[in-house]
This record gives sequence, C-alpha cells and structure tokens, in this order.
Amino acid sequence: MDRREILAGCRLYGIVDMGYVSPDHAEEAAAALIRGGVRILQLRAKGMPEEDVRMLAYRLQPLCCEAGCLFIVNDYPEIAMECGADGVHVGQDDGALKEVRKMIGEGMLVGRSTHSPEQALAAHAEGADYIGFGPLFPTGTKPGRPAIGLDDVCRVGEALGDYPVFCIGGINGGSLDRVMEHGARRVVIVSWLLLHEDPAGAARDVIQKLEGR
Ligand code: TZP
Ligand code: MG
Repeated sequence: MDRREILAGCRLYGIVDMGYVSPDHAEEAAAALIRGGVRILQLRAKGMPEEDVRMLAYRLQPLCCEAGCLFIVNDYPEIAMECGADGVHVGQDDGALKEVRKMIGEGMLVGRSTHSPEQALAAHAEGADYIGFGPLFPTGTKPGRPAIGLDDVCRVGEALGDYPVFCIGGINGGSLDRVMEHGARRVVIVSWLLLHEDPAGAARDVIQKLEGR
C-alpha cells in the first residue's frame, strides 16, 4: 500500500521516545506498539548524539517495514533517507517545509508539529503530509511548551477535513474520551503507552475507541 494510504488509515501514532526507553529496549517498545495495532511509529531521541540516533533508526526501520508500519524519524531528514524510513517529522524551528521536501523528495512523508490553528493551517498549506497539534495538556515529554487546551481541536478538524491531524500532548486512557468529544479523530500518545504495563493492550483499546467514532 502507498504510504499516504496507510497514513490516511492511522488513528493512533506511536512514538519510541528515548526519554522513556533505554536503547536496549527500543525494539521491544516498538514491537509492543505494533502488536497493539500502531501503523505509524516515530523515533524521537532528543539530546542523543546523531550517531546513536542513526543506529537506532537502522534497528527500528526493518521492524516497522516488516509489520507494514510507517517509520518516521524525528529531526533528521538525512538519517530518515539513509535508513529507508517512510518519512521525517520536523518542528516549527526546523526550517521551511519546502526545504525539507526538496531534500527528501515527494515519495517520503513529512510531518510538522503545530501549536496553534494558524500553524496548523500553514503546515497544511506548505505541504506537510500530516500535523501534530498540541500539546493539548501539559506534558513532561515536551517540557516548557504551554498547553493549548481543547478549544481549537474542533476548529482545526473542521477547517482541514480528512487531512491527518494528530492531537498530541498529555493524552492518556483517562483523557481520551474528552479529547474525542472535542472532535479529535487521531492522536499521538507517548508516555502513557510507553510506561503502561501492557502497551500493546492499551494501544489496542485506544485504536478501538478512535475507530468506533
Ligand atoms: N509535541 C507536542 S506534545 C509532545 C510532543 C512531542 C509530547 C507528547 O507526549 P505525551 O507523553 O503523550 O504527553
Ligand atoms: Mg525538531
């Protein structure tokens, strides 16, 4: 299946965030999320030396590929291209999307973090394949980034139609219903899944809820 077709069907976006996972357990964390039904998975390794990120990317890419799960590398378009990832994820401070697209080409996916409706619409207009929208709630995974709350979720969803908007930030089994009540159809959940005693089961439950709407 085409990358963008797989992306269109993704409701839960998983992240192997190296702030929560020891390098020895990266595959295990990825495999659990994939077992739970995650079909888009990002490697996020803030503060790690580039060489270590590259090594992890080379380890996770085949695992995702075999499972039919899109593999996205945070911050490093070059590593994403080298290891055969499906795409790259960049933040607001990572330069113009046009430049990233020029580097990776049309076939690979590019995602952008957005923190306001204006940024969300801009990323869409600039050709991001999907956006993260948040943090909805305060989160230790992205410290110092103010929560934007739930009020704009519906507005962004309505403005962008079927375009993949993944709500992110502080979402867990307890807050998911409220996030969905505000119109979210897709979410990224990081720490709650990675620290869960049964990440696969928890991911499965989340996907079931999201697909039920
Ligand atoms: N961007 C906005 S919030 C966030 C990122 C990467 C972290 C989300 O992590 P968690 O643990 O699900 O709150
Ligand atoms: Mg970045």
